Amino acid sequence: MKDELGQASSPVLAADHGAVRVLTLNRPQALNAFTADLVTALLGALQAAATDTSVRCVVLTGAGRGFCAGQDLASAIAAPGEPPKDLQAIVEGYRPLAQRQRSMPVPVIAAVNGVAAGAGLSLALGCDIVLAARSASFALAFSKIGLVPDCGGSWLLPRLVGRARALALAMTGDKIGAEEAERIGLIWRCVDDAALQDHALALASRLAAMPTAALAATRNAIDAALPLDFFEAFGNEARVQGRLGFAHDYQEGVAAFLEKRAPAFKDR
Ligand code: T3D
Repeated sequence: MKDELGQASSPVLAADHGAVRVLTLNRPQALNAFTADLVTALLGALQAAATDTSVRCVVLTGAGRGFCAGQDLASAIAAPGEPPKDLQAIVEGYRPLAQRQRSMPVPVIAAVNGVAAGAGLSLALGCDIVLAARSASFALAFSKIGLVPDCGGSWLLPRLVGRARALALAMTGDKIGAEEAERIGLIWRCVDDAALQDHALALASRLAAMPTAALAATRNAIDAALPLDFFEAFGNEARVQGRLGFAHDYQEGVAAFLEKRAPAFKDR
């Protein structure tokens, strides 16, 4: 099987829809659980999207009935009689992926089509906007196998839902449904299952027509502001705004507004 970019069947499929690149995790038999190959392929696919200037938004989704079940536990556990694997090394292996994801020059949308668990949940929550199918579910899962939330989960969770909910979700490891995830602010929105991919593409196409460089700078400014006090954040905003003020898209945005026409943004 080949995807629309002509790649042979691989752990990650890529397909372009105009300026939107859809990346599909492709190990449906294991709910798209992460193997080293899948992590490497996803990192490569994100890197390719980051350097391809025709791509102005990325959608991450999963093949089959899962989004991503986290670390592939079959490849994490040592064979009987062998010493345990170094989990620190496994988890650190995710760092380049998380760094690439959170510094993408374009917005990244998660279209969570099914269960997102463990590191798969961290991957989804690390996206800029998280949409989910109404039947999708979210599980921290780590505590059930004697681990702590990783791949950025311990940082993301309390910032999204607050300490009380973060601790309850992390300690119980229980699954919650997409409607509950939306209600508590873990994700942006859930939609009917059949509408998820169309909804994600429509949102991605909308973002792709917007000032891409400013959208990426918006993510960076909001992330940077989290540990800052108000006036430190104020200073950071002024620095970024100072740079964007000399860019094409700002000139174009203002001109289009004044001329009552649609803007044509191109910065990235
Ligand atoms: O290496 C390290 O451990 C350190 C790194 C840690 C990062 C992490 O991500 S730790 C967390 C790892 N993930 C989990 O603990 C989740 C394990 N999976 C589950 O709890 C459940 O599968 C789900 C809640 C995600 C979904 O449940 P359900 O009932 O919808 O599906 P299922 O029947 O359990 O799974 C379907 C198949 O996928 C099944 O295979 P089979 O029996 O049909 O051949 C199952 O074994 C497989 N699968 C699901 N999750 C994983 C997996 N295979 C390997 N690794 C998985 N994580």
